[in-house]
Amino acid sequence: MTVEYKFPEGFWWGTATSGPQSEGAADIDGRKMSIWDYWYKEEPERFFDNVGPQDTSTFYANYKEDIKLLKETGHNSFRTSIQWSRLIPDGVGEVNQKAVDFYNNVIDELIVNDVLPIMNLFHFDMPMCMQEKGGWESREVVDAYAAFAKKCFELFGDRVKHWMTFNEPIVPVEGGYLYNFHYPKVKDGKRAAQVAFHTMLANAKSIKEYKELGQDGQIGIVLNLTPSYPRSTENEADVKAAHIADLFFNRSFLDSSVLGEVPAELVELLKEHDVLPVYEEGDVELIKNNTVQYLGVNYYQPRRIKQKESEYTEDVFMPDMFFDNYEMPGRKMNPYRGWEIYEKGIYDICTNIRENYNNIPFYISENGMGVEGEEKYINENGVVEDDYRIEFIKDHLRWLHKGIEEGANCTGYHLWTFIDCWSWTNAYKNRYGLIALDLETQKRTIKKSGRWFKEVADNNGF
Ligand code: BGP
Repeated sequence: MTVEYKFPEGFWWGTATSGPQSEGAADIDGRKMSIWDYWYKEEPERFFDNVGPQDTSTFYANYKEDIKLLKETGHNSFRTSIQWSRLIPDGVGEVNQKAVDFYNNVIDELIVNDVLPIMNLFHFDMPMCMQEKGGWESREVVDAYAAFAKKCFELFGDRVKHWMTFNEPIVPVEGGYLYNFHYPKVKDGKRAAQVAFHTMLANAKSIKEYKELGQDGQIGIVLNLTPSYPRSTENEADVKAAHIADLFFNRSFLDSSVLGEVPAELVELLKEHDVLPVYEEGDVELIKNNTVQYLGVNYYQPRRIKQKESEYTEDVFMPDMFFDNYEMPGRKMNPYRGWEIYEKGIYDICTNIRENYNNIPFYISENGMGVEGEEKYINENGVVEDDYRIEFIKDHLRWLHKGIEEGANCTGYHLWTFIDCWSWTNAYKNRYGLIALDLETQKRTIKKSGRWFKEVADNNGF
């Protein structure tokens, strides 16, 4: 392979997954229910093909073999998450030794194979017993999370040097408290603001715990950034609407976790509409003093915005009071997921972080393409020929490379995902992996993109 796009030395090549989406074994060895297990029990029809989270991809049983496949597909780094509901099944108190053994084994096996472990502490998976206490609306849960985080640092921090407090913290706010795609399916802007604020607090508290332990690693957060583009840059109302969408969906967590404060404009806006979250003395200071040391950036799609043109019919506060989504004519779509593909977005993120967030080190912690019906691309040797995925990755890497050349402090690229995994309500509808999973037999087969990815990693570019 001739290398036209060379990446910085030591660049992380790898993939991301999460505990609940890959481990399976949901109800054995002491694990208790998360909101996903509970919701599936209540409403299985909300999940594609009625497939629930109980047996997801069997990494719990197969981790050793799977980690060999990480090597075969060129990984030098890998992110997964520790399930709170596995490690501390009652949310607080007793630690489940079987879970400790499992995560120890996974971490050790990664290290033996020269794959850097990046461990995340929360990937949408609120333990059900904690949800019953109010989930992120409750301060008791914030403290329980901080204690869980501390326990993880104590148990695994001798070997894990890269931690993430949360994956995409805005998503449970959107899904669970605004738009009905996560449990508890509430639609209430005020409660959503409280949930967001408490998540910021939980992030800061766990960072504080980490710093107090004095371990020699780094702690960060994974944010899904969706650059907001106005329909027209010449129309002031469009520009303003896109700015407000950016405040809600990007800057809420980006500013609070990197700069230590929620944008004043956002606070004003919430105040004006009487939906400011309840906070206590010391909270603002705590967030100010416990910012992240690095960032994971998940990038899938941009957000296109126009001024509010449709009538606002909700009887509660919603961000959508201030803007409408805009379907740009001619946009490139991933039809299976319904997300726009806009490669340059990744470069715009590089520029934004460089110019407005002190050029904090970050890596692309997720990017990827979910495709339905990949069986139709299987060749005579049983391999999925996913050239579209290779093109998708290349197109994004070119823009990322340009961002790095211009000074962005980007340290790696992780694809979503390693082995095809279960997705929240979409179950196994769309496949994202470098490795195909046969749901019947659980057989893993490296796709064409997996072989290609190894070459890219070996050459540190393409
Ligand atoms: C991100 C999540 C992942 C993963 C991915 C793909 O938002 O962090 O957990 O699921 O998106 O999206 P989906 O599974 O909804 O297709």
